[in-house]
Amino acid sequence: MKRRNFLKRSSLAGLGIAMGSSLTNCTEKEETKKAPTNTKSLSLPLVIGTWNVKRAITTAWETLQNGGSALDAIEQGCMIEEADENNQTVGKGGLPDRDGNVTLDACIMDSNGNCGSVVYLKNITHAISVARKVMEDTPHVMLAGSGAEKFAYSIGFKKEDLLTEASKKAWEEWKIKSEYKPIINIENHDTIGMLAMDKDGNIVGGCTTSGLAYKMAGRVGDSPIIGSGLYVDNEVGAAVATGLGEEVVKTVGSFLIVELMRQGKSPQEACEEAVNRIVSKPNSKYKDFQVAYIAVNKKGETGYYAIHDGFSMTKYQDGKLENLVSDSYIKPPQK
Ligand code: SD4
Repeated sequence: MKRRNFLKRSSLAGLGIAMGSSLTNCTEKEETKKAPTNTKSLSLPLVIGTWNVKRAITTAWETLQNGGSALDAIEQGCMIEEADENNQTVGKGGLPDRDGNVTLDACIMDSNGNCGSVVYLKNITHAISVARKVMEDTPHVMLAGSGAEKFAYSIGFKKEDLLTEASKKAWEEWKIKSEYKPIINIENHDTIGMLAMDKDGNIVGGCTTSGLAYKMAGRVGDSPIIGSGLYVDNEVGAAVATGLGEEVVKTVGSFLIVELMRQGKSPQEACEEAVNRIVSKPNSKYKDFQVAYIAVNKKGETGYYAIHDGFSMTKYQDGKLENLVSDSYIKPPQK
């Protein structure tokens, strides 16, 4: 289903802020299964990711199976989406800001509580790999803009033009009206957030995005902000977000979920509570935007929840790859 058709169908289409653009593969969508709201504890390792990202999750899973670390699994998995030019919300081919610049945000966090992040990174496809290098090779957590880019070149990353013909065309079409209301993304592909647990139960997470399409120059979302877009506490669990970053940042969503799990909530309950925090704020415009979370706890239980219908989580556990349709605060219209 093409985005245009999707929009025609969607009662949300006219409403509000958009979450980038992506194409939905109908066949894949038809294959998705409605999952129970909570998943039971199963064996390790496991990998989960936001949206329908089977290829990325499979790559991460295989990395673990082949003896790679959870950190390698996360990096390799995220790199699949970053390199996919058809995915217009991550890495190469991402939709640009309103000035035509593709700027990437990414972060990674390991099971020792180390983390690395890049914000407003231009000209380099694999933002997740640069984030990993910030974590491993610098005394810092976060590098921004030209500093991040300069660091990446200094360690061998190559300069690339990230604006593909398709994204350039979409931007040029957008410029005609320049209306800053891209679309609530309730399709099956977007910013990738990924959590992996190795066979010993050690957790690593990553998140990578080109952020909101046609954002203001300089805008940074939640995805590279440790605690908002991603948080890992190896004693407790981990969470990662997708959706309108501003709302995630305002509630420090991923950290909140981990802390709720620490207090005894299941990953599912914690994701629901974090969404509730957003929708229950005074004058919340939650009908106009999407936010979704996925989470895992130390027992290998997973949870996922969104404001709007249409979100899904991809999971590889127990040798089984599944795309699981998420429950949502706003229920889908009854057919
Ligand atoms: C952002 N959270 O930059 C990202 C975008 C996203 O689904 O996740 N879109 O706000």
